[in-house]
Amino acid sequence: PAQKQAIAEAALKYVKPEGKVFQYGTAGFRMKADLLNTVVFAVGLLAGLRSKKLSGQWIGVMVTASHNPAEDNGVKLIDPMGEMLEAEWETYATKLANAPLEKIADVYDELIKEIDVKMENPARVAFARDTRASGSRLVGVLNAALTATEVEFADLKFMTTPQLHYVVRCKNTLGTQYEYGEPTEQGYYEKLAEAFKRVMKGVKVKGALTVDCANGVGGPKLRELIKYLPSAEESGLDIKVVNDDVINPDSLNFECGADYVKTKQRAPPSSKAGALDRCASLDGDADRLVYYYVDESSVFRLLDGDRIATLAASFIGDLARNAGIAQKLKIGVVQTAYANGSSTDYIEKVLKLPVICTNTGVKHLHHAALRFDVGVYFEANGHGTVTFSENALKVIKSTEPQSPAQQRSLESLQALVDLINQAVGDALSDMLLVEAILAHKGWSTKEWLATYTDLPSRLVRVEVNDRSIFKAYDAERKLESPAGLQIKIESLQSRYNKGRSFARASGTEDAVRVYAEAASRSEADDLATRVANAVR
Ligand code: 16G
Ligand code: ZN
Repeated sequence: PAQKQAIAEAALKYVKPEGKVFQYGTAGFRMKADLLNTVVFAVGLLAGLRSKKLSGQWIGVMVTASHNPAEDNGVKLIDPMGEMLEAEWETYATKLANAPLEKIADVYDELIKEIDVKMENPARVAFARDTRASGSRLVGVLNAALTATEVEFADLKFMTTPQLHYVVRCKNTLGTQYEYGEPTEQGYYEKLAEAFKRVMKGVKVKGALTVDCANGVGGPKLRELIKYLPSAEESGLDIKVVNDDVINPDSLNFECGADYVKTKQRAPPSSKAGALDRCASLDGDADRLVYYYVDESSVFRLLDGDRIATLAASFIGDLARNAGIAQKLKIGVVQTAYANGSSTDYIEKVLKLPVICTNTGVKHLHHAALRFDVGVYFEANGHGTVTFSENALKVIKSTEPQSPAQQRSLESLQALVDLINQAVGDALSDMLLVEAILAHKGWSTKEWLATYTDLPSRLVRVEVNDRSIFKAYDAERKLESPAGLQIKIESLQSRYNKGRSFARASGTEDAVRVYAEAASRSEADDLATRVANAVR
């Protein structure tokens, strides 16, 4: 009762935006920052319950809106192993966020009964935020909710989203056989840098890498990471940090960053990179990474998540073979419908690895990746990572090398396990992975791009009256409703050489997205236009 009172009193400080319905979506809650106070308050309450339900394990709360414009913000929960919040709890979050403020303490009580939370359990929550100006206010709200419910908390200040995922996983595995690392930002840098050094044994990176940090939290964090990495003379890794202005709040994600580069298919206008210079872009919270360069004929060349997935899968596949453990490891790749058809072909036919296609959204890919011993998953937009099963870790650790070459491969695999952030896609970790693989293969971005040729593709955003009628199945590659639309799409795509198209309701915007690819640019554009018209 005292706690109920405390919640009710704390809640009264905020005003719930009228007529707004909140939904915990693929990226948590995300909207204009002004509207978020009561949502963050609700998330704070729920984080405490989630921790109690899991016997006091640490739960993470990240305040970020990733690649969205500076005036937006968002909040999402992180489960104990650094994974996305369990799906069932998304509905609890939605319920609590939509409760009228004067009833929020009652809804909280109802949830305790519904979820069967043992309130005598301890509760622990770790939170962090990106560099948005609204972040400090929202963290204040979070603090109020955690204080009202007497939750133990750790305010980790500014962090990239993957850093918080890492710390949460570390905190919950500390002292167990699954210990993941030191649960601090410094521990994160030390772990990555140490693993990078081991992976780089005997090889050197060629040529500088320019990293566009989207003017977000990734900028200062990358500068920090660099302090721990071997010097450019030692490893060849020479990182030039650009777009790392976190002082001017409006510059965040503005004409730069991974989302800009991927959707506009061009380098940030501010880029001073010359022909063939290797470039990379992070997004606003540093969980996405894309590479690119401009070739000798000034053509922009993008190396997106599909490319990173194929690069990683090919490297890990080679290492497993060279280490003599390929038969013992089930290696696979997880993609979404947005993966370029050529990448899927390359993985299946050249790398001879199985591919699973899942719904859009990291949690779906991550979940599917766990079905493999080594699961490589990436969305085309640059979010992804590699997961290693317990069996994989055991095989990698316990195999007795029969030759120096086998030993080197086993050591490299061991180092990759530590270099890769297995909790979640992590742009900084992925960047070190790509640099290390290119160094091992002796490849420039040009050779990387030459592994296969992307089919020209087009993405169209279609405004519709009601996107909820667009119901997809088969990993969002087909529509079961509205009736008849799927047949139309199939008949359209069959008219184009290598034509493939699908439409799905966006999970983050009020729109339907149409994707089309075909053998030529004009065919892909044409197919996309026709399918978009069929959707309208
Ligand atoms: C969210 C997802 C991202 C996905 C995107 C699709 C997470 C952490 N983020 O940002 O993975 O690609 O939504 O957006 O899962 P859409 O549904 O609007 O196309
Ligand atoms: Zn992001």
